[in-house]
Amino acid sequence: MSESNRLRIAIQKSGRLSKESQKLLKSCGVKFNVNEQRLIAHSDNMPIDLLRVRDDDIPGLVMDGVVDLGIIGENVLEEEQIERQTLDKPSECIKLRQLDFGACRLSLAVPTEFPYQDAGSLEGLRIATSYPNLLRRYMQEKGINYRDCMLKGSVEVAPRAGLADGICDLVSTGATLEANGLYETEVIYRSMACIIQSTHEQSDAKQALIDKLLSRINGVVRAKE
Ligand code: PRT
Ligand code: ZN
Repeated sequence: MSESNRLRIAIQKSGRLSKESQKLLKSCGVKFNVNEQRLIAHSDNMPIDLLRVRDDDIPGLVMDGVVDLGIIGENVLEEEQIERQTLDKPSECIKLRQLDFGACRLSLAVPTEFPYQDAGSLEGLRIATSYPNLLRRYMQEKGINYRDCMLKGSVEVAPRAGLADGICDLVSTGATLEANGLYETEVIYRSMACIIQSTHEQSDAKQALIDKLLSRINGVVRAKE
């Protein structure tokens, strides 16, 4: 990989975090134009390149030092960190700060007719999720055995399709659960977007730019509080 003097920041290409991530950087004075067809957007006024990728790829790109910073949901970061811990792989990144967008929660939900009392009601049952590591950690803490049903999408239709008894999925308004005849029973993780930095060695110039950007982000986020 070629070492660049420019700071590389990974943001979500398109999705729930992409507009807010761009807006945040623009309000910090980073000027750039995004071409929807292109992976990279170069800033005109600062030595910064934006890498526009799938959100799931961002923690790995930061931890492996391919990019210097990333903007990502804490849910995706935490899932990747547990995964790396399990595999005994280092997760070389630090969370610089939580941001003020991307709020959601990872919750357990079951069909409306399910006689749910507590998480123990799921003992031995199958749970569909895209977050197997966060789910496993929660269920282990509670001492509950369950069976996995790993789905990258359409998690909310799994019970009706007969694939699982319950789900563990992201919720914000709760409308998706309701539309699929499910109700939320436990919040297992609360998440916001956050900005993360690779702990791989940086040049002094890059670190100074990161410090400047972070201080501007602090200003922008505080001004809205
Ligand atoms: O293509 P790419 O892989 O980059 O995107 P993605 O489809 O994996 O992610 P995306 O854009 O859906 O979400 C990116 C991040 O936004 C998530 O990792 C969370 O940190 C955050 N976020 C905030 C949410 C939601 N709110 C959210 N409501 N991510 C997903 N949802 C989904 C949820 O999975 C469910 O399908 O929205 C539905 C529930 O919403 P409500 O309002 O009906 O409860
Ligand atoms: Zn994704």
